[in-house]
Order: sequence, then structure tokens, then C-alpha cells
Amino acid sequence: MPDWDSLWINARLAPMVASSADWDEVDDGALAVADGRIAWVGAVDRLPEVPADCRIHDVGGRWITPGLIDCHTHLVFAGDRSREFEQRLQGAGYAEIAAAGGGIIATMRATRDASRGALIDSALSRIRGLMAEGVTTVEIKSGYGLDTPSEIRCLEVGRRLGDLLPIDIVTTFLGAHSVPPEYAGDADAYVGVICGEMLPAVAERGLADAVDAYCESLAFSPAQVRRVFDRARELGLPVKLHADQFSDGGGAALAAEYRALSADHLEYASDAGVEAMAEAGTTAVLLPGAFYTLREPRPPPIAALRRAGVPLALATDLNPGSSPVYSILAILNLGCVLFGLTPQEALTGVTRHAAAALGLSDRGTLETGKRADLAIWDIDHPRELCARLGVNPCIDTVAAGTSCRAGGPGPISRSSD
Ligand code: DI6
Ligand code: FE
Repeated sequence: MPDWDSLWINARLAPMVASSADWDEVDDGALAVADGRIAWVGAVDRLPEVPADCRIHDVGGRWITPGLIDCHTHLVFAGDRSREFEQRLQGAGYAEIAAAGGGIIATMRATRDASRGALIDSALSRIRGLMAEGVTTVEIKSGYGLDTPSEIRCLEVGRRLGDLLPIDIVTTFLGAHSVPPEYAGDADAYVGVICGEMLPAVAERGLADAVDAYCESLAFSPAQVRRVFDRARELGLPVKLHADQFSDGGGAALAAEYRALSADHLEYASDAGVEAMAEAGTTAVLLPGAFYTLREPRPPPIAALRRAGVPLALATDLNPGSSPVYSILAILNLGCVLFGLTPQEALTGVTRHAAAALGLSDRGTLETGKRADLAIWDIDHPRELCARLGVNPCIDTVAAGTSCRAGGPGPISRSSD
């Protein structure tokens, strides 16, 4: 007799396992959980005998997908940049605003001045918004501290959020996000601080699961990124890269050379860079929120990425400047409308491929042995999640087998006892 502690029945399942064109859906399915892991999943007519003390959740014919994964956010920050949004509508450019002391440095100032409690509270509400949309794993980058104590504090806030929430938080060090004013004009010296002081301190405290950098003319050069990546490698930390967002800086190929988990943005990625990513197994993280908000003219080379077989992921890039998008469902729609992804590619981009972009093989599909991260939807078909803007059909988010809404007006469930 299996030792299941809970069973979801009367469900339509979208396991997101197959990379074929169809949805590999299971019309009348069931899913069992033991110790936070999927213990059995499939068609109900093949369901083995159910233990008497197993808690039954009847979802009333609704859809269950893997819990969604937001694999790229900058959601620990203070301050507001909507004035810059207005300036851009009046014709100012993103780089121009940054050069005038706005941009990332404006958020750095506000974040350095904010209390730890304030950073936690504002991040909690952003994450709760994502959880309400079926998100069970969130990646959070630092990058708004830009000195050692502030970067450590932002990563500690990320770890603390993981303790406070039922979902999983993954943290990424992004000290190489922008050159802080105290090193203005001397990026090489600042990179020296990142490599000599920040990264060792972060690694020693176990505060980051990966290291990222911003490879762009208004941020860091490929040579500077190499120094950061070499140090990360010495410290045993995997790397990710903000690559080719506003120009072809060779970021895609650089990420591939370092076997990066992911290269993100990629609007100006070259064919050679795309080929190198395919060879290296580096996932492409597409960020339509920044493309939309900055009204960028050139989408990433989706056809070339598809042809090369590069896994496509999608994420909010939630940040106050270039992507103030607080909804992963909106990102599904933007990924389809702006980048031409199919709904199935888009949903795979926030499940299986998003897990790969974080180097995680224990989630992102409905398969036996994986974390029992589930999202339960009041829809007729998963493509609806991409086809509509401004509606949230998620009725429950389950993290490692536990309903995140059990406290509130919760899930459709009938306890067997
Ligand atoms: N690229 C972006 O679009 C964001 N970071 C990055 O590396 C911008 C972040 C911000 O404007 O605050
Ligand atoms: Fe980003």
C-alpha cells in the first residue's frame, strides 16, 4: 500500500513533459503526493489502491499544471521609477536617463536607504502576487546594493523570504549590474571589489545559488564579465548572463563559453551566439516585459533559437525600471504576442525550461519524483493562460504538496476523514 499523504483527483493534467507540438494532456487524471514529492501521476483508470488515511482533493474537473517558475526577477528593491516611465514616453532613452543619474543607480540609492524590514515587506507583496498566479519558485537577483554590505543585505533578504514563504526562493548575486557612483569611470576597480571582496563574502555565507552579470555597453564589458565569471567558477558557483539586450556584445557566445545556465534578453544575439548556446546547453530566458516597457524595436531571434534547439524560457524580469511587470500571466501573453511563441512554448517557458534556466531538475513537470509544485486553474484549456490579459484563473497554488491558500478561501477539497 503506497504511503501517500494526499491525492488530487477529477483533474485534467498538463504535465509539460513532452517537447512535441501537443499538450500531452490527461483528461481524467489523478496525482498523489508523499513527503512533498509527486508519488504517482496519470489517468484515474490506472490509479492503484488509495490508502484510507490519504487526504483527497477533488478539483472538480479543473486543470492542474506544474507550479509556475519565475526564473528572472530583481524584486528586492526600494523606491519607484514611474517618473522615468513618463520621461521615456516624452522621448528620453533608457541609457540617457541612466547617464543622468537615474536608472539602476536611482534604485540603488533608495535600496541602500531602505530598512531590511521595508525591503522584506515590499518584496513579500510582490511575491504574493506571483504566488496567486500559480508561481511556486521565484529567482531573485541582488544588484541594487552595489557595495559589499548592501549586496549581502539584499541576498539575506532573499534567503529570509524563502524562510517566510511556502514557495521556493532561489537567489542570484548580480553585483555586476551597474558601476556605483563611488567607482564612476573606473569599472575595472569596481570589478576588482566584486572579485576580491563581494563574491568571496557572498560565497562564504552561502547567500547565492548563482552569479549573474550585465554585459552591455552601459554596464560591463565582456572582459570585465570574464573576470567575474572566472571568480565565480573558482568559488564553485554557476553563472547566468544578461546578454545582448541593446546591442550585440557577444554576450550569447560568452555565456555559452562559460557553460552558463542561461543567457537572458538576447534581442541582439548573433547566429554564432545562438549556435554556441545550443552546443553548450545554455537556456535562453526571454524577457518580453522589458522589450514592451522600453518599446524596443527588435525582438530576440526566436526562429534561430528554435532551429538551433535552444530551450526557451520566459520570465517577468520584475524590476522598477525596465520591466515593472508584476504578473507572470501577462508575460505569457506578451511572449506569444510580441515574440511569436506558441502558447505551449510559453507555458513550457515558465515550467520545464524555467527550471533548467535555474539548474533545477526536481521541478517544472508533473512527473513521479518531482517536487509536488502544482497550479490549479479554472480554465477550459491551458492555452487560455496565454490568450487573455488581466484575468487570473488560478484557484490554488500548491508548493511541495501544501496548498498556499489553505489559510484563505481555499482549494476545492473534501477531506476523506
Ligand atoms: N537589464 C535590465 O533591463 C534591467 N537590468 C538589466 O540588467 C534594468 C534594471 C533597472 O532599470 O532597474
Ligand atoms: Fe534582468
